[in-house]
Amino acid sequence: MMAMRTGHATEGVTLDDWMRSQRHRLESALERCLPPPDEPPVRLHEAMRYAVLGGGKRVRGLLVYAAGQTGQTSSQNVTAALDAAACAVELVHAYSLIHDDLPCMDDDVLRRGQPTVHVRYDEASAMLAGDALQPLAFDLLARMPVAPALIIQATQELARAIGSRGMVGGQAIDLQSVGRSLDLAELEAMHRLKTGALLQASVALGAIVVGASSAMRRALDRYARALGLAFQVVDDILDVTADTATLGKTAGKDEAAHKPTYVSLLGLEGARELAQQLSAEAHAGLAEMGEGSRHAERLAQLADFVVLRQH
Ligand code: GRG
Repeated sequence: MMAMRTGHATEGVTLDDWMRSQRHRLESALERCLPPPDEPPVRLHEAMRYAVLGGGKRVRGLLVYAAGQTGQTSSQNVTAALDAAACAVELVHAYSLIHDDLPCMDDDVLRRGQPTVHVRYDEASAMLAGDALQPLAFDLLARMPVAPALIIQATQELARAIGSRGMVGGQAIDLQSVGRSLDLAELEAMHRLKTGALLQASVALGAIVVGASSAMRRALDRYARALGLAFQVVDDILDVTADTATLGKTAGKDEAAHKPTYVSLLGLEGARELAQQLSAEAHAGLAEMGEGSRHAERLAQLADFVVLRQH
């Protein structure tokens, strides 16, 4: 089935309604791709499901879907491939949160309003659940019903984003920087890897699946690079302005751990200003798409959502 797409990406559906329906779509796909809870080893599979299915804003998966709307065609295969890519980035994200919460890293007890995986299960199960989520993500990409060349591109994109030159590298820099003073450039370099790289890859994966042109990919990457950093700036702001119940994770941790943040370096107002500048940069990226930007309205709305979110 192949249908030409016409009109605007939002088609009169509000962002709230779209996010609700796409989260439902994503969560059904996640439910299907995870091993059933009664399949041995039961404790491991339960821990994986607990980590992945326990809520979250699903920003990364939503970015895959929204970037997928910039393609010129939609078909059942594209829909299935976007589901696989959206699940892949959410599985990787869940793994990173499990490992980040471990006692050897951030040592946190609360995530998404629930006990963290090592608290609910045990440290070894949490480690293994995170370890097992990563290959599951790549397995989903490998089985996407799209051309093999696109599968290779998507695999490389995700692998690059989450390895030692991406998310894991950013986490290593973060761990080394506790109690040290970082300047703004060092802080930015760390967050572009730790938080930005996976968000950037989420947009890229959506674009790859729908066969976006290199010009579109460049414009989308400018958008995603700005959005990825904006996400972290807002995360730093919320750490001081929101409470634990609203965040579903321990508030005020950055200051307590003497971690350098955008708020500690720029102050609250300075950080808010930077978030606005990055949002404007994200919109400028979309504007580079010219005529194609009418299919990028959801991405534009998601950039606003990231900056205005309260948790
Ligand atoms: C341990 C390999 C490894 C990597 C960890 C991403 C990361 C690197 C750590 C997460 C810790 C953290 C608070 C990062 C700052 C930004 C961020 C990723 C916040 C959590 O993401 P949200 O807000 O979470 O999208 P939800 O729960 O909504 O999915």
